[in-house]
Amino acid sequence: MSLSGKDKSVVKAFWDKVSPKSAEIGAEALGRMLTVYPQTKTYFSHWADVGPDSAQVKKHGATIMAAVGEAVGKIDDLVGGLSALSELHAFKLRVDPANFRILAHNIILVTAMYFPTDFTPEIHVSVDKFLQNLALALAERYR
Ligand code: HNI
Repeated sequence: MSLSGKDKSVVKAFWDKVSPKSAEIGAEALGRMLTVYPQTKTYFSHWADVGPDSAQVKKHGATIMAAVGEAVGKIDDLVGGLSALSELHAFKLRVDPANFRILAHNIILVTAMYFPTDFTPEIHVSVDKFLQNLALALAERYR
């Protein structure tokens, strides 16, 4: 399911709109992932608090969304652009790559919550494809 030229331009335009809210969206998405899919909490057991008001969740949510924003800039080569991050998750953090799709789901959900009017079905399709490709690229170095 590769991204068409149109998908890429739709994602870039939508991300221009989303990026000012990036830190907030990341925090909400990461917080929801940890609440709704509690199995994902195991990777963050070294944090003092993974609850909804956790400062660590807020900070790391911003970090993750900044990386997603950088990935939009590397949309023509997600596998190459994300290879260092994939390697980190595979060999150092040892995150089960199934969790990338779970976080992707939470990110798309929260972008829709924050931008309900902009989030047309057309944008939904392209953003979903982008996040699925990002999750695949992050899983690449596990092979
Ligand atoms: Ni992830 C650290 C980006 C999904 C668990 N993660 C990072 C960092 C970035 C990042 C950036 C910081 C790297 C560094 O310090 O150099 N992570 C992303 C992105 C996604 C993602 C873009 C998918 C959209 N990470 C996940 C998922 C999990 C996960 C799904 C587990 C369920 N990540 C971690 C953990 C760390 C981490 C754990 C280290 C956090 C810490 O501070 O100890």
